[in-house]
Amino acid sequence: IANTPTPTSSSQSQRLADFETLTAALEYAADGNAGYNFYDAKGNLRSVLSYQALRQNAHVLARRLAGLGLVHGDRVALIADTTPEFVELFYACRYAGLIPFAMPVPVNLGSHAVYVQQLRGMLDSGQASAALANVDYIGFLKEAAEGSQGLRWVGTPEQLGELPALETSLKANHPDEVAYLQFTSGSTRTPRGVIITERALMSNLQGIVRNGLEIRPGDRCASWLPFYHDMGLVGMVMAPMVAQVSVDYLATRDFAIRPLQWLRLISRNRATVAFSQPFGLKLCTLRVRDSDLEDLDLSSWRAAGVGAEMIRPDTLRNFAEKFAPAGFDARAFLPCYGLAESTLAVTFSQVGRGFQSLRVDAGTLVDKKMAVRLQAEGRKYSEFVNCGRALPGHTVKVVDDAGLTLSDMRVGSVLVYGSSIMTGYFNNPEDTQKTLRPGNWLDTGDLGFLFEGDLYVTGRRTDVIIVNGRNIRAQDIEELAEQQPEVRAREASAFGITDANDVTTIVLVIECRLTSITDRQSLTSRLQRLVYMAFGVNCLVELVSPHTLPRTSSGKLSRFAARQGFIQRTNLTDQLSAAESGDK
Ligand code: 1ZZ
Repeated sequence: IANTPTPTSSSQSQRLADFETLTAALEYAADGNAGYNFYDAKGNLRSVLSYQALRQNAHVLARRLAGLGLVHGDRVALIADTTPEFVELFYACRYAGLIPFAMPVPVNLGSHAVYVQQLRGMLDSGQASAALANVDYIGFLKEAAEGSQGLRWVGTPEQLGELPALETSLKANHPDEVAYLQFTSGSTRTPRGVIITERALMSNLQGIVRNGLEIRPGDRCASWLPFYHDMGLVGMVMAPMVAQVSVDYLATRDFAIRPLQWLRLISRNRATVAFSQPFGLKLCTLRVRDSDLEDLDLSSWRAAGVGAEMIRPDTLRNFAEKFAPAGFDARAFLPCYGLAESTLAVTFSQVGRGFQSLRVDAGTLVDKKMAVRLQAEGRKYSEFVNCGRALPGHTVKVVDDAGLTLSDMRVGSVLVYGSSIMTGYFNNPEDTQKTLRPGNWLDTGDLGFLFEGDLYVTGRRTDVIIVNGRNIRAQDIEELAEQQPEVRAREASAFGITDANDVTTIVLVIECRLTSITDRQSLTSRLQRLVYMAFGVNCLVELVSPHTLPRTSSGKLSRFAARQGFIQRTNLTDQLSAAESGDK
């Protein structure tokens, strides 16, 4: 166990991401004394990786990777646990001119086969030439790698460490090179690797540290965000480094078990910047005991970033209320919006202002796709959080189905243009073409409106259900159901329902011909078990008679209409919170 984390104030003068490449940024940071610190579930400091040590180790590892016979631009898959080894390998790939991509750790150890399949999908889609995982996960990785064509080497960091380091000189990267691939979260089938160049990456990082966070001397980050998600990797691994800021890490699973540990890290090390998805804040509000507040001092926390899923104003209000006695200042809330296809961040609200929200008439929103500010009390309303404006070099617009730009307060598809947009999806021209519209406008798949230059996200056009911060594709759940002998193709429809307490439940409606109660029960419970195993979430299964599910003219199921039908059948209409109308 180490005993001193890297200091908050680095010994060098601060440069805010004005580097051409990631490794150039690390070369600079390594001359100071800031770095990454890893804590265990009990809050003990397990290891310290100063940027100086990181540079050193990454150089050596890069020469070992070069010894594997990989060529410039080859992909290297890394299972991204919250460890120093992962970070060293990630940067080592860049020094060696290789393209790393992070793969998730298993969320639910019960679903061995599903996890292996997920890894295999990424290895194939990213056409990895090498893959690494630590001893805990190497078994899964080896299994996933079986039969893979292009993989030349699979092993642990220790095994790589035993290989000779070649005496090659490490060449500087070019800004137009691909820096990494980011797999978009959630889906088990057809994972898509977003291609991000060094130029796009550095542009986004600069926007984040200069404009989004207004990073200054004395800043320090604390994070539990997974390293395989863009917010964890770009936001909490790369962004601090390019600004020579120290970070304290807690593994995601340790946060999930005891969210208090994250707050303790903030309190103990006087962190100023810490991000979370709304669900993480909810977890803190729910699980931290009032008696634990006494020992917490959250007054140093000046940027409490929140994003990555719909932000409900009440989530923020409840968190602020709960943690005010521990010195939490609600002005620290910093809502922001982004996606992997734009490296990470697109919009940021203003530092130090807290969150703003708008209450709009719920009826007009749905019927007329228009946000009309609530005039009188008593009417049903939806409240949306202001996610702020686009970073410099970026433009956000909202368009209708015909692609025409809509005026303020009109709800439509959110499109983004700018310097941090992806090059495309790796080896997937069809999806790239669908997502990057003419003129290089990125179609985010999100719905929202603009008001006075600020973005308000109201929902998603694509059918992704977000449960506890995880994106789950409706299609994947339906496919699982259709693999059952009793269920035919296009006879299953999945969607999410969010209740007044902001809890999202996945509903799976099945057209079913079975008549015996035992058979029906067996199907229902099997489906629930399978969904739980595959996605780690509970789901509600409803069996309906054939031809109940609404279809479009081309015979495709409409999840939206299926959801409406379910709401009517179950009389949920009145119970659902007005705020829910933002969801699909
Ligand atoms: P992903 C130093 N979504 O989630 C740290 N924001 O990417 C800086 N929905 O591709 C961090 N309201 O997985 C800056 N506000 O999913 C972080 O998620 C800025 O549906 C936030 O299409 C970055 C989040 C990155 C992320 C993208 C999808 C979006 C959208 C949803 C993201 C949201 C939001 C509602 C928001």
